[in-house]
Amino acid sequence: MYDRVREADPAVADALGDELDRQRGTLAMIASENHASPAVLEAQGSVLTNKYAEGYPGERYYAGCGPSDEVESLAVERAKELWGAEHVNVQPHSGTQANMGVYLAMLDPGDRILSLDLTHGGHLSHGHPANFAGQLFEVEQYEVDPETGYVDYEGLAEQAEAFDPDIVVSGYSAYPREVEWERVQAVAESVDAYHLADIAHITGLVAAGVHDSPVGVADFVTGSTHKTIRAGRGGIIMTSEEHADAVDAAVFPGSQGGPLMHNIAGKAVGFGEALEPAFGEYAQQVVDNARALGDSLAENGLSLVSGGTDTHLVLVDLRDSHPDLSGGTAEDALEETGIVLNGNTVPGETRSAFDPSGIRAGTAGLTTRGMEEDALRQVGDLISRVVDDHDDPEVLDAVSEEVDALCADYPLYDDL
Ligand code: DSN
Repeated sequence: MYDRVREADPAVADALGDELDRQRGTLAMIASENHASPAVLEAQGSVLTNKYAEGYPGERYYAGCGPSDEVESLAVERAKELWGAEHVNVQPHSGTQANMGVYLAMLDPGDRILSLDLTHGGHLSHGHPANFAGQLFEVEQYEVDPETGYVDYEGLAEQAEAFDPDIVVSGYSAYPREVEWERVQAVAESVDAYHLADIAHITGLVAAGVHDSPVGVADFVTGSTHKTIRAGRGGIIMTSEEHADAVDAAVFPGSQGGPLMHNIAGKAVGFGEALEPAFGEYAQQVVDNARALGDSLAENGLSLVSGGTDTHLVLVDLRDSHPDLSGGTAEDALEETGIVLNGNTVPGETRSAFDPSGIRAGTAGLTTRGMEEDALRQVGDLISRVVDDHDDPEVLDAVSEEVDALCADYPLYDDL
């Protein structure tokens, strides 16, 4: 693999080889990651990386865009079929760019965003002060109920009435429960605001019908295309015909230049794969696996935010069971054993974003490797052992051996 890169640039080839080995030999449990198919990888690494195609299919600013038109149209048509949207823009370079496209289409600087707090499961691009969204707009944030860990929809309604937002953002990055889109929509309508549902994490679950869909409910649905949907890397915006022109203009020329046509090719290929019946089984297995993982962690004495999961991820609050252990320290110890996840803030965070009180774990990648509930229960036991004895080298070695065996039993990218 990477023979041509090796000939041209051994240092980069070494790093690429290391990354392939790392993915094969560790358990990818960062909830936003997955393993794209070799076909998606090949499309992303294709000659379309060379092409400039500003504009949209049939209306480009440069010559030579025939194949680009074909690829982008395929991506759009497949996305429409997957999610049932009237209008789709597949050009955003990322989920954050997709959110930027919607904000720029519908808001003026200084307008008001009401979104979930980052430490409660929200996302930077929903209005964090360190992000453009927090700098250009006036932002107020809602929270999850401290008792249940579920979105406090009643509190959201009261907050919306008092704040009078221009847009209400739903859809989250570290929220294990099904989002009740209609309830957020009712709140948005009650204050005459738009509703943006960011399904970045759950695009695949929504496409497969394993999670309720906000398409046709919210005014705008954004997402990224490489998480649970497992397509090429990037973002996507879905909306109605009514807002199509505004959204398209906000993406190009509003906030981006040339679309990354190689990534759009990867999106088209991945969306095609997701239209196959096997993808529905995959998405259901992702959720079944997350539930098995959560059960195992809970049986081992760990506290799950909201008590469980309906999605691809679990969020562990370490403060009850391991008050002296931070999520960052747990992340480091787990990585030593080959279990790769991230320390994560939890609702009511008492540490910091750099060294938070929780860990977040997703099952999309392990499910792509073919793992089912028994394997995920085993992984839950392994995580618990590391968390309990994170500074005991013998425990870390023993867990590491079991991780190696799991990686061997569920091989990845054999044909690369
Ligand atoms: N960084 C992604 C996540 O981990 O949730 C979202 O952008």
